Amino acid sequence: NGWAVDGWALPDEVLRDAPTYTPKPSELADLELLLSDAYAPLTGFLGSTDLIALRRTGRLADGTAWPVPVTLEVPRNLADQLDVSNPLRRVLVLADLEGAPIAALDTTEIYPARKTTAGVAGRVRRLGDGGHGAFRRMRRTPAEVRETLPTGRILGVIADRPLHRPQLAQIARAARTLAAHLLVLVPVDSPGPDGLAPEALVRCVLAARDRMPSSTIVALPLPHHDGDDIRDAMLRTRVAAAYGVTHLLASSESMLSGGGLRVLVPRELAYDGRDGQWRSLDDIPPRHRRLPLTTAEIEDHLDRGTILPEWHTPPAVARELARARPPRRQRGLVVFFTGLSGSGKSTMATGLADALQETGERTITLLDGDIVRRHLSAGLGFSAEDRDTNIRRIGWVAAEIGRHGGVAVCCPIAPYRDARAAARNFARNAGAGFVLVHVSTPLEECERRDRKGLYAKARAGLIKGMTGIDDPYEVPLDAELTIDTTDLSHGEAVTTVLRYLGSNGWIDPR
Ligand code: PPS
Repeated sequence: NGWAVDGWALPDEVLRDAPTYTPKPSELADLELLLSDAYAPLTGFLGSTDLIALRRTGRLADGTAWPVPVTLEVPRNLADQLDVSNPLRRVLVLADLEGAPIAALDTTEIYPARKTTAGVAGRVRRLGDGGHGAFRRMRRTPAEVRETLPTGRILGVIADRPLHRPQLAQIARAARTLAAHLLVLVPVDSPGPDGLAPEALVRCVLAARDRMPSSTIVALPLPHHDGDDIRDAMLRTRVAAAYGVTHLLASSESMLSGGGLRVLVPRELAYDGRDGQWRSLDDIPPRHRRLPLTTAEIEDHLDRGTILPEWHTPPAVARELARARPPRRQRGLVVFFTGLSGSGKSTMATGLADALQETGERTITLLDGDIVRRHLSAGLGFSAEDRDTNIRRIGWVAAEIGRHGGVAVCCPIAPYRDARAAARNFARNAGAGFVLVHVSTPLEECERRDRKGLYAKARAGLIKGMTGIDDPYEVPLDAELTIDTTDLSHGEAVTTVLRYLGSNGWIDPR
């Protein structure tokens, strides 16, 4: 059969019998770029020979310059089901987060990765119709886009943040100087640096469209590879080149020219109060000069619900942004109490929930540790793994409540940092606020209270793995608020939290 030569006449039974795996989000982003040919000349996930060459020389084994390892890791036991020597048994079906098949991997190598995972390498081929999702029609392949671009120079912009007037002015200047057509690439694989959901970012960019020279706007994933910003910037340059960009407006210092493409570092612009134009900083006398708002200033406007000033942001963009990030008082919120058993977190959480219910500002859901364990986490115990699962479930549900504008009040022990960080991340990705309250009442006091008699049992060796006794509590380093209830009344403790939420704009000040 045609298998060995071009490798891609997949018999139905092979696909049916092949194991299926959903890669993690950054790998899925890599996969999409491989499938769309944005990573050309790469056609699949890299194997060990290329990875070694890449680490040593910054080039693949055949000498092609390539910035980042594009790899796929799967659980060992899954890799064990593949047989690279048998073309009919080496296919791995790759599925999206919903489990729908999107690609077939023709595995040509399995190499050791981490303790429980293996790296799998080989060509990928698209299965199905390319999937669904918001703004899918904007996810076009380089070939499709290049076909529609005019001849001549193409100015590329990677819009990982909404475009305000300073950026729009830089773009307009560069496009005019180069007499170039504009190609805007909007990364949509994960929330951008401003924490905006991908769809919200696309809406913000589209809202600026009538302020741009004639343009083509494309949505695409641009994955991050293990904190290597410089290499990621190089990869972005390559992807831009694949889409036909000849001149790329740098969005970070670390962007370098390469792959037949020039990177332009734009001049710093300021608003000239004399005539309302944006021009080079140095051409404006200081007293007429207004610098672009910083990210923190923009966030502050959004948090408070004040409209972004028109000199800085086109009203249509300001409206989209305000919709995507409503003022804190209306935004979803997760208040996450963590602390030892008996520290007072349940009491505080209940008191907080009651107080918020009374004001009727937003809908409130109390995810109390014990209640959660009866329903959402029924059947879980107190092993490290079960506690992790418990906290992730709570974090996920809380984030969904926040996504819909409600307040979730959670109060599990949540003894591990990683799980708490995951909960914070869920909330962030859902566009909700997250306030971690560490109820830091010391163990001696919790043990003295011993409402449930658990500490006594643990000391007597009747129960194992009690947090604080023979199971660790990792003290948070990122708590927004730390409260020791040893000498506080119930009312005082709740008031402390309410004051914090009020003075930070999450609820009406009190
Ligand atoms: S965790 O670690 O966040 O998943 O724990 P959580 O869901 O909050 O459950 C804590 C409550 O379970 C009771 N309990 C234990 N706690 C800690 N360690 C052990 N081994 C244990 N076994 C049972 C305990 O009553 C906790 O309730 P609170 O309200 O915190 O006192």
